[in-house]
Amino acid sequence: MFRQYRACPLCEAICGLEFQSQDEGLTAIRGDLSDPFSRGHICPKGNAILDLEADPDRLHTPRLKVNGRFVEIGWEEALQRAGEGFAAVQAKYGANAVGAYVGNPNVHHFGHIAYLPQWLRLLKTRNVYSASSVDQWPHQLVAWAMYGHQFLIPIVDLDRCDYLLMLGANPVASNGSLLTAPGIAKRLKALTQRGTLIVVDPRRTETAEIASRHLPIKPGGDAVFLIALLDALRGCGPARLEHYGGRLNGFLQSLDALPGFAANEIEQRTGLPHEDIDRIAREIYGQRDAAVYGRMGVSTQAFGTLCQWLIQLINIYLGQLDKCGGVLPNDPVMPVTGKGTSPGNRARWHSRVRGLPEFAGELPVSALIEEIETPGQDQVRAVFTSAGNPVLSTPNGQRLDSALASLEWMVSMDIYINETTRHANLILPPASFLTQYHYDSVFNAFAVRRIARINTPLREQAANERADFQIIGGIARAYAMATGKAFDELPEPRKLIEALIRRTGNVDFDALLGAVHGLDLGPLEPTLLTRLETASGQIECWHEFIVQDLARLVACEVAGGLQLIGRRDVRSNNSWMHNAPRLIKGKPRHQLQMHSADLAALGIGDGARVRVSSAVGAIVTEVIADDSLRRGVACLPHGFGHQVDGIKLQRAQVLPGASYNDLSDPSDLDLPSGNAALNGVRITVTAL
Ligand SMILES: Nc1nc2c(c(=O)[nH]1)N[C@H]1C(S)=C(S)[C@@H](COP(=O)(O)OP(=O)(O)OC[C@H]3O[C@@H](n4cnc5c(=O)[nH]c(N)nc54)[C@H](O)[C@@H]3O)O[C@H]1N2
Ligand SMILES: Nc1nc2c(c(=O)[nH]1)N[C@H]1C(S)=C(S)[C@@H](COP(=O)(O)OP(=O)(O)OC[C@H]3O[C@@H](n4cnc5c(=O)[nH]c(N)nc54)[C@H](O)[C@@H]3O)O[C@H]1N2
Ligand code: SF4
Ligand SMILES: [Mo]
Repeated sequence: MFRQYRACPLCEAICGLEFQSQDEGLTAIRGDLSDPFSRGHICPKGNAILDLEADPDRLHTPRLKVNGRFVEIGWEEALQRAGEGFAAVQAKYGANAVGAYVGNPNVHHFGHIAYLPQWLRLLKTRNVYSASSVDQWPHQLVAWAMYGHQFLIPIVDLDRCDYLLMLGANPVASNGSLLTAPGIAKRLKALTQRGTLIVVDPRRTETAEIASRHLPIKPGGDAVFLIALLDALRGCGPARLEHYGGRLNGFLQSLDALPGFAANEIEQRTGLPHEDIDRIAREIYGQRDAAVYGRMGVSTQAFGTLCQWLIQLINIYLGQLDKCGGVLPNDPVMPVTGKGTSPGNRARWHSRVRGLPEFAGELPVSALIEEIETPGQDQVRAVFTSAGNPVLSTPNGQRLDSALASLEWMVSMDIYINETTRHANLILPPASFLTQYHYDSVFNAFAVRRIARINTPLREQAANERADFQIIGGIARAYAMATGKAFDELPEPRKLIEALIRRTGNVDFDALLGAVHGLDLGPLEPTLLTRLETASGQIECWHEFIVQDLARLVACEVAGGLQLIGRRDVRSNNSWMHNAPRLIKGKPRHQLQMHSADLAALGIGDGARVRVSSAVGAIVTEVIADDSLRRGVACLPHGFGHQVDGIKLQRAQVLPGASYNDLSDPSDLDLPSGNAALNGVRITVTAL
């Protein structure tokens, strides 16, 4: 038996794993006890890499659709056709007729994330979309606006703060997000032992269970909650601004712009007693090391940008921004900010049909359906997807499904024939990550310590396989040939990683390469004030486009009826790991949850089959009573709904469960960013 070590690419925790092999191949996976950061942590998904590697449905060679059926073809022909197909569509209809959608796993593979931008720039289309606009756009937008770079995102100093106010995140199930901290449940338990963890969530989640206190907020009530908290803080004492040495613009002006809400209105909108908010204000103001953190639940809702902005203002008020024990951006070995990176920008162009502003070179994916469906100049007629499943992961997936079926050309770089890729003319599956060099350029930048690791291949790529970066390079080369555009191929990952790291001088490259368990370079240090990339060199708090949204908040009607929110389970990974036997065994996890009193009021029995409908669609599923929810809130995981024709996922296909995103509405947006408001969907539930 021999052992090799690599980081897990399945979530942001990037745990170090030990891969045990015999002559016949991989036999077991364990948490790597010698990883200085993850210290042996592993979750069920890490083990399920064994299933992914052995999955008979996984593709290894290209598939071309001929007369509605996929047939295997060779790599040369496939890459040639892919590039030429996009060139042909652009020759006929113009550059913007090609759209691209980049999904979540791209950030987990250096061969995707480092090579895609060059290919997308070559396409020169305005129709670039990604999973970021159903996820963390508000974070990036606020970081760009306030600190001058979309990735200057302050990270909670998790192991050193003594008071954490957490909104809309469930790291015990998700393992943390924009908060890379392997074994996060342990870290949170340690925090509750030395201090206080408050969880604000409509559901008493797994994280709320281990928290010091849980506040069951109404979905979408967070912006008002945060405004009330800021107001209460002003009553506690002055803002601790001396910490910022005068590098703060528009802070008091921003505070003065906040609307006042009467106590009864705050209670009505948040569903929380005003005293709870006052108590948190007093407690957090009195703490030396404290932080406010908000994730998915407060980003993918109608006021995501306001929430993220208010969270920054609170951390600033408390003097906790860019301070050990508070929140501070990581300064990773491979920089994601500074020279040669893209800081972000906004509204340089707008989507054709709805006029939604661009952010960081992309349009909100909620606009994709209409850009494909609406005839006219610049209509999207071809799509490239890379590691994405927007049919299950973006609003009104069912309608997107039909829109994709109408395209003239579609190429998917993906390892499965699934709900999205079944529409492709060509599927190009990359070789296993275990055969590739990898550096976590993204998640090291969001980690709660300064860490670095070069992941080396555990085995060789087979002769009939192609790596992600080779596929992207191959399409780009064929496209450049067909269009006469210039294309200089980037060096392979091993060389590119070396070049990017040696250039910075941040760490001895050879020592890093030799550190098979990764390097821990210590805790976070304050660097934000010296890294600001705003034009003024100051923290810029006041932004017209954000402040304007306060009027929308004030005018917003208090939601009545049932509201739908999402959930994650430790055994899930968005929409794509339901073919792994290790993960789908045991109890079903797809059901709609509702409070037993809400079920009783509707006369629906626990376990009944129900029809759930929203403004855009309807699904049928089973409902189960769950009193961890606040009343008026129903909860459904996303990523289910695999019973469709033409996919090849033998185990997922027979799983019950419908898609959340057949209910979510592309017109429900966080307006400043264009991020999808996936949570808080108004629904009605009826027994079948
Ligand atoms: N209702 C609702 N919707 C949501 C969310 C929610 O909470 N609620 N969450 C949102 C969030 S946070 C995200 S990030 C998005 C995710 O949205 P997507 O990224 O669109 O969806 P995934 O389910 O992550 O799909 C990943 C795809 O990558 C493929 N894949 C896996 N590994 C590889 C690989 O190594 N290489 C390649 N080329 N392909 C690979 C899989 O087969 C699958 O097709 O979903 C969003 N949608
Ligand atoms: N096991 C597992 N782990 C994952 C993933 C997975 O699919 N499965 N996906 C990965 C990805 S891509 C991401 S982005 C991260 C996300 O990681 P997290 O940000 O931790 O996301 P969730 O677990 O969806 O937690 C969001 C919480 O917000 C709550 N919520 C919903 N609406 C509101 C609201 O209006 N206000 C408040 N305060 N709360 C609300 C929900 O009840 C839920 O508990 O997880 C990653 N890790
Ligand atoms: S928590 Fe699980 S999925 Fe996430 S990196 Fe660790 S082993 Fe992988
Ligand atoms: Mo995500």
